[in-house]
Amino acid sequence: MSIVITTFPWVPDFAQGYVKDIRPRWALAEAGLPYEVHLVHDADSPDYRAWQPFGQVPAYRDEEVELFESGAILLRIAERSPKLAPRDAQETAQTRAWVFAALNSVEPRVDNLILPGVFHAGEDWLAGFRPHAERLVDLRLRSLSGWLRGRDWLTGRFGVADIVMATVLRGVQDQPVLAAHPTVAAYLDRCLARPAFAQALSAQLQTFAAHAPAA
Ligand SMILES: N[C@@H](CCC(=O)N[C@@H](CS)C(=O)NCC(=O)O)C(=O)O
Repeated sequence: MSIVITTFPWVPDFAQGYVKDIRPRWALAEAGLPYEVHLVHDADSPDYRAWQPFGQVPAYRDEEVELFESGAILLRIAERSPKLAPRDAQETAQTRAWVFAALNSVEPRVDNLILPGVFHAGEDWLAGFRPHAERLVDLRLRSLSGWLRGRDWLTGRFGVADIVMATVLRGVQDQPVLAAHPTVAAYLDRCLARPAFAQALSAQLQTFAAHAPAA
């Protein structure tokens, strides 16, 4: 059995290109590993909940293991790819640390800034909330900028930690808070310029285009 990842058949336009199966798609494209896509038509089905307890995407399976959570999936893909695998114990430890940092220290703040504007557009409280949310992102980007100074990638070479971090930072790609941190903005540009990112993006968009509801 080859590698299988899950995604939804279709999502609304604003989410297309950002659904988190872009992470394993990108890592697998970097690794040159073929994969199949399993479309989740019923995220509440017992079978899918046994694979992804929260009914989310992506989930992942290969001939040996089945798991969920995009960060864990990327660490698994890295183990299977000489191109993505960390080269020594320190790089392994730092890769794990940066995957957690992206998901735990940075992503919640980015989501906190962006998602209210998507799901609560026009509501009165937004204008007062936004500066606070922006400040919290700014503090994280400042720290990230400090780490990236003199480095191309989060660890010694491009790896899955960069894929997770870049997909998190895409959330603020067009925001002034990112422009205020040119080192981080340049890092994001460097990540997104990789051909494997373009492949992953195009693959995700093709899936949604193929299952678009009839107008
Ligand atoms: N922590 C999870 C989050 C996955 C996630 O948020 N997936 C979204 C799509 S991008 C989803 O399935 N949303 C539907 C839901 O949460 O019910 C991961 O990184 O894999």
